[in-house]
Amino acid sequence: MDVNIVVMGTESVGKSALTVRLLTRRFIGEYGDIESIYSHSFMVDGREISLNIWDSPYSEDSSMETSLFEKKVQWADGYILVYSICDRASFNSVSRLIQTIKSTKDYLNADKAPIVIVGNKRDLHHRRTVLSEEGRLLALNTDCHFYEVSAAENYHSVLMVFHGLVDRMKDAKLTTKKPLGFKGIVKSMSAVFARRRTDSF
Ligand SMILES: Nc1nc2c(ncn2[C@@H]2O[C@H](COP(=O)(O)OP(=O)(O)OP(=O)(O)O)[C@@H](O)[C@H]2O)c(=O)[nH]1
Ligand SMILES: [Mg+2]
Repeated sequence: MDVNIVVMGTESVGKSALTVRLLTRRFIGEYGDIESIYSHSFMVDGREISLNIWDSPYSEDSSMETSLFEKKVQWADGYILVYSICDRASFNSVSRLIQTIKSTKDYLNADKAPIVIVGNKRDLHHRRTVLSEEGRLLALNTDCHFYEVSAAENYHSVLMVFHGLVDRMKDAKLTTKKPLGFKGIVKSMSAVFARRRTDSF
């Protein structure tokens, strides 16, 4: 199985730290502005899973309104949405990301959308501004998985994030909407016209 994963979230939440932790098992502290798609594989239930992981620095160019953002969303089969438990604004942006991904990808079964929410920097609990319960509740309300981790302190929990996503993707792969055939297009056009007619009354 070959899958594309994109790591998203606002500035300095630890997207690169999580990615590099998975790839090298190490935390190196500073990551700079690297934009890269990394390859990584591991075995799950005797099958090799090859991951392509797209990590990019947050910038206005990767904010939700741009075509680069749309390209990333389309490219990916699975999403790791990262916030920092010390940064409320980063947490708020995760729920907007979820809505945008779900509406862009148009999943048949949105409750199986291959999205994992990650609250990072768990080691900085003295500076926490987002409670674990808030993360858990967001995941519950949006049908995503949730993990709280520390890329700085723990390799295993980071590994669980990626494994958890791959597990979820196995289900979701079967439920992405197929492109509309001719009949489908006619059907949706008539739905649009029907709506227009009722709107005008
Ligand atoms: N204490 C602590 N610091 C972390 C953790 N993860 C990342 N950091 C630090 O947070 C800063 C930002 O980490 P990055 O991985 O570069 O964040 P990013 O999301 O890739 O940021 P951009 O690429 O600029 O969007 C760095 O100084 C990291 O050392 C963590 O789990 N705990
Ligand atoms: Mg980065």
